[in-house]
Amino acid sequence: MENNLISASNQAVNIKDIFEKAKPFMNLMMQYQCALLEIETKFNILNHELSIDSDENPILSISSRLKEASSILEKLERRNIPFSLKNIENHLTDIAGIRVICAFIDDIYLVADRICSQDDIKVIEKKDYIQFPKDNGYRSLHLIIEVPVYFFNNTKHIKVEVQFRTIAMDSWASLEHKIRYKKDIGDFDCISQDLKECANALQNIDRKMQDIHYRISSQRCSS
Ligand code: 0O2
Repeated sequence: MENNLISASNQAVNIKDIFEKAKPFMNLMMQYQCALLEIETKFNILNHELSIDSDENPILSISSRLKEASSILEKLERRNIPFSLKNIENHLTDIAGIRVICAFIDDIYLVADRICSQDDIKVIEKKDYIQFPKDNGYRSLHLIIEVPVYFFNNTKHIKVEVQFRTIAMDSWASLEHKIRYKKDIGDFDCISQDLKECANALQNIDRKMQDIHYRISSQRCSS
């Protein structure tokens, strides 16, 4: 009985110890979470403001996620970077991620331009996989932006990865993501080829939808 009590209190000490050691990491994740809040608010404000002119919301949905600890470790290991908070901040740009789904391709560029031109936003990187799709058919506009976040004792400039997609781009990427890490599936090449064809078809649909939207909008303006 006494032994059990000693081992229970040892376990409690160990768990407390683990929490103490994890605190700096949890603090860093909290800061990334706050950066997500800042950027999400900016997109929500933009969406309200832009809807005044056109009576339509350019942004259909916004979702955000923090990278899981296991994925952070895996990414550092893959790049031969030792685990440290400094290395996470200096080398990983997608700890905080936001996905913005827009109705039309033009809306993506409009919203992206507006966010990049805000005074407190610094654009670190831009990858335009809409104009230049990846070989597998992946399309999306990626930005790495830095936003100041005001804490009690300091202000930190925190990086956030933003992915802009249309619904078509997003549904394709979600499906492709499912087979991305499953190279062992039997008809992998055939599925990749089919996915490529879907990507091309969806690209045409996005362009046609954009064109129809433009025609409707210009008729509304001239009437
Ligand atoms: P997850 O699980 O979605 O987070 P990076 O390693 O991110 O710094 P990379 O790959 O050059 O370097 O960056 P890029 O091209 O901007 O891609 C980053 C993210 O875009 C990926 O994150 C995916 O979310 C998405 N992405 C890029 N290419 C593809 C693709 O071909 N298919 C799909 N479905 N998504 C893609 P992660 O960390 O790879 O994955």
